[in-house]
Amino acid sequence: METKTVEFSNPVLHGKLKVPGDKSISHRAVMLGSIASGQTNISGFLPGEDCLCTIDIFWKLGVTIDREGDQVTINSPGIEGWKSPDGPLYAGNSGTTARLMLGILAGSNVKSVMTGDSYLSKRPMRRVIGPLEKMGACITGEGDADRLPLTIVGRQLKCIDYEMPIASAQVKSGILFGALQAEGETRIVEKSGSRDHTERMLRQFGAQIETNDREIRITGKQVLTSCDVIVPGDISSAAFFMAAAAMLPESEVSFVNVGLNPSRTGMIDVMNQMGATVEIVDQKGENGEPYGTVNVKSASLHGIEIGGDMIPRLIDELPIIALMATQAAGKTVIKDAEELRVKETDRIAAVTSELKKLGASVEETEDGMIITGPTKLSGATLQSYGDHRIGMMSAIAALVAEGPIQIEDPSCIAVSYPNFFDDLYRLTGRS
Ligand code: SPQ
Repeated sequence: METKTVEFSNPVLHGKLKVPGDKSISHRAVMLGSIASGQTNISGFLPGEDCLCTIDIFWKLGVTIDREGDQVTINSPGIEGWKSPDGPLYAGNSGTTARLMLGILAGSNVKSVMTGDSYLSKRPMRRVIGPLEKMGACITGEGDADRLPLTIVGRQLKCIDYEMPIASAQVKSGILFGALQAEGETRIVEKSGSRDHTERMLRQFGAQIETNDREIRITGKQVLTSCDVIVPGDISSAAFFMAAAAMLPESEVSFVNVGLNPSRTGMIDVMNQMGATVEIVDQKGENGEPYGTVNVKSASLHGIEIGGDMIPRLIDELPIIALMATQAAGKTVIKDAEELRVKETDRIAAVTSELKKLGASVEETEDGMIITGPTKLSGATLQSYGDHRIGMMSAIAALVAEGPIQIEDPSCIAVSYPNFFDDLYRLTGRS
C-alpha cells in the first residue's frame, strides 16, 4: 500500500487559493446536461475521479461528452435517445453518482447494471430505492437490494408524496430525478434542509419546481432545455485550508470563487462561532449558485456544540472540524451526525481512531464525537480508510502536529481534490 509522509516545521499559510469545482454541482451538471437534448457547456467542472465516473456512465448510455481540463461539452440526444449500455455502469467510489443515477435510470427506457468499488458496495442504497419502488421502479439486487451491484430496468414511473426519514440531498435528488420522468406531481417533505443544488439546477434547465421551506413540488414529464453551467469552487474542499488557516498562527488565506450556497456554508458559521476570523468579502451569482471570496485569518479558537439543522449544512466538513476542535479551548460536542457512519467509511469511528493516534482527547458517541482541547498533537501513521476526507484531514493534521505524519493510501484524495498536495505545499511556501 502506498504511504505518503507529510511533515512541516512551524508552518504558516499565506496566499490566494482557488479550489477545484464543486463535486455535487459537477455531478448534477453532467446529469442534467445529459437528460436534456442538445448542447450543454460546463465550466469549472471538477476533474476528480468521482465526477469522471459520472461522465463515463453517460458515455456508455450514448451521450457524447468532451472534456478539456475543467471545461466540459455535452451533446445529448436527450433521455429518450439513450441506449442500454453493453456493460455495467461503474460508479467508482461515488455515492452521489450511484444514488442519483438510480433515480434517473429508473424512469428512463434503458436497462442497466450499476456497480461500484469495494467501499461504495458497502453503502446503503435502500434509502433511495424504497421511495423509487413506491413510484413503480424496478431495481433488483442481492437480498433486499440495499447494496450494489443493482439491476435497473427503466420504466414509466408515477408521482409520489414522500416524507423523508433522513436529511439527505442524495435521496432527495434521486426522487426528484425519478419525479422528473414520472406521471403527475411529486411532493417531497425534507426532514432537515439539505443541499439544494438539484432544485437550483433544474430551474436553470427550465424546469418548474416549487420549494417552500422543507416542501418541494415537481410535476413530471417536463422537457429540459440545455444551457451553460458555471461550477463554483467546492467549499467542502476549501474547508480543509480554511481550518488550517484558522489554526496556524500568523496565517491568512483568501479563498476565491468559492461556492456560498447557504445549504453548504455551515463551515463558515461554525468557524465564526468558534472564534475564527472569517470574512465574506464579495458575493455574486445569486440566480444559479452564489459564490465569492472568503478571507480566513488565524485566531484563538474555542469549543462549541454542533448539532440539529446545522449538520446537513456541514456534513462533509465534520472530519476537519473535529481536527480543528483539537486546537480549540474547551469542549466541542458534535451530535445528530449519525449519517457520518454511512459515508465512504464510518467517519465517526475513523476520525476518533486517527485523532487519538495523534494524542487528541476524543470520545466517540453514537451520533458524533466529544473533543476536548487544546492538545499538542504528535506525529503518527494514519489510515485514510480509502476516504478522501479522512486522507485530507490527516495531511492538515501534519501542519499542527509535532513530527511527521505518514498517510496510508493517500491516493483516494483524488476523488474530490486531485491537486490537494500541490495547494498544500504552495500555501506553506514549499512549492
Ligand atoms: O458522493 P459521496 O461519496 O456520497 O460524497 C460525500 C463526500 O464526502 O464527498 C459523502 F460521502 O458527499 C455527499 C454528502 O455527504 C454528497 C452529496 C450530494 O452531492 O448530494 C450529499 C451528501 O450526502 P447525503 O447522503 O447527506 O445526501
